[in-house]
Amino acid sequence: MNKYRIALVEAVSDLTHVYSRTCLPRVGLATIASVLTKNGYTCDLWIKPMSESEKMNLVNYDLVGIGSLSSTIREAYLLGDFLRKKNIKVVMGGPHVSFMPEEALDHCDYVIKGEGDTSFLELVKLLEKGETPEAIGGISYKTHDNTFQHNAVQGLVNFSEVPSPDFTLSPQIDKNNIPPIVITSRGCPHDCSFCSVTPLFGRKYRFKSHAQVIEELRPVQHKSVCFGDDNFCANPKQTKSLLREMIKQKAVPLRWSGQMCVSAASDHELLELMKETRCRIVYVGVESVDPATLKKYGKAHTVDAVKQCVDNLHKYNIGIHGMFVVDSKDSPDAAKNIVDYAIKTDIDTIQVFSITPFPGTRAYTENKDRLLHSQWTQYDGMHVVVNPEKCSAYDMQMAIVDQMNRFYSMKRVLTSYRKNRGWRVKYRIGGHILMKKWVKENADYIESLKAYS
Ligand code: B12
Ligand code: SF4
Repeated sequence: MNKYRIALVEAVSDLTHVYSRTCLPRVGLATIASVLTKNGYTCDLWIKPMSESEKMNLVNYDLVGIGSLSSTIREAYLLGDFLRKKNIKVVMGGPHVSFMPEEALDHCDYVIKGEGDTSFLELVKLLEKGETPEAIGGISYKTHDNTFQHNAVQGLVNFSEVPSPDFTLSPQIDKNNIPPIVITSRGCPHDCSFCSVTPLFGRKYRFKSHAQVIEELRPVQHKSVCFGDDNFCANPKQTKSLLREMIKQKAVPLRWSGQMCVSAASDHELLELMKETRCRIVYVGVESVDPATLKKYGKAHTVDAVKQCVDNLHKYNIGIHGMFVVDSKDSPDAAKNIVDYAIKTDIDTIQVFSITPFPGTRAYTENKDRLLHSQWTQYDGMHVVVNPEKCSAYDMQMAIVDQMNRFYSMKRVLTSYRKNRGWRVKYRIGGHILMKKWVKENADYIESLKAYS
């Protein structure tokens, strides 16, 4: 019997958001593609926008798997509808459909909830034999009588046995120019209320071996590498050991960035190793400068620790991108307080998001009754999608836009040069342009918020 031919497609949206200029993919589909090819399947991967003819060609596969976020789910559903009309079996997975399987099953045949690394392979094997997937953990589908069958997720995968993502399986990627994203761990020991990571991957912090990480670094070592871990330094001992190994094996990239939490920046030995391995900037979930909001979000740090974090990072010539979230309980002053704080402490770049209740998170349960709509395209952090308690949605949106514009004003761009962090002038110009573009593109959305009192 010939084995199934499989296509894996990441749904892509062309809307402007903080990371529009970053062309980094998520690694989930490339990892599943790697598992499938190691098991003898032909698998092609699509991680960038597809041309119409490429889309038409998908009908030549036996099975198409589609990955998405909440903000790209519309594109995923449109593709699923198109393929199902052509009698192609469609499987969906990722952080949105894992928690909205019934919504997704209107547009696909199967949803794989949580980690798909091994369950997708299990499903493919059963479908090939013409069997139904009752016994597969983490799968949802409609039975013959059109009722939903939801199988519970059965534990976490053994991350150290998961193969490395293989981006070379994508015809859209030049084999000598693969995306410089490397993920060394999975899960996060924290449990912030607005984050999908722990509902999806659990709180157990799991690692790849140093050898596997170094093997993944080799082909992208000459580039600016992004460590796409949710929390690259959640276990500082492990991170330090990895960074030492990178130095020992001469696997230090041109420069790197990654996400870390505030508390890790108090470890000077870690910061020294980060500097030595050419860390340029870290993305830090500061979230708020109001102790009550920090507590509500479940953050482990205090406001005082943030100042120390910024100073320590700068002492080692490492930049900081501060990630902030204004809550539905906050007044519009919260956005101003955040930007005042960011300016005072000299944070290099920032994003001020509005609380975005992603399905599966505590924030979703808490704000369910205050959602303005469920147009998922707008669930990207930039759009106000929750009715705030102390002001109108429009006022909140405008407060955030005004404060982002203040932070990225041309005057501040022109005075942003710092010795050893000269790059930040360019980053802030990027922020300035992005805000102008975003406001223009979203004029109708902003106007529509006036309808909610
Ligand atoms: C690195 C990263 C980025 C990078 C690059 C990747 C990218 N383009 O998204 C950048 C900085 C660009 C980014 C931007 C954004 N991100 Co981001 N990002 C991540 C992060 C930290 C890692 C992504 C990753 O590779 N994960 C590891 C792989 C293995 O996971 P995975 O791809 O989801 O795949 C696994 C499963 O989901 C499942 N699966 C996934 N797809 C499929 C498909 C099929 C068919 C099957 C069977 C299974 C399956 O199986 C995979 C293997 O186990 C995740 C958090 C996380 N841990 O996932 C957030 C995350 C994906 N981002 C998130 C968000 C919201 C965004 C932004 C909208 C805004 C923001 N918060 O900054 C933008 C928009 C990006 C866009 N439109 O492309 C949310 C998504 C929540 C949601 N419900 O939509 C996440 C989950 C973080 C969070 N706060 O909860 N992001
Ligand atoms: S520390 Fe970061 S990755 Fe971990 S739960 Fe909080 S927001 Fe998510």
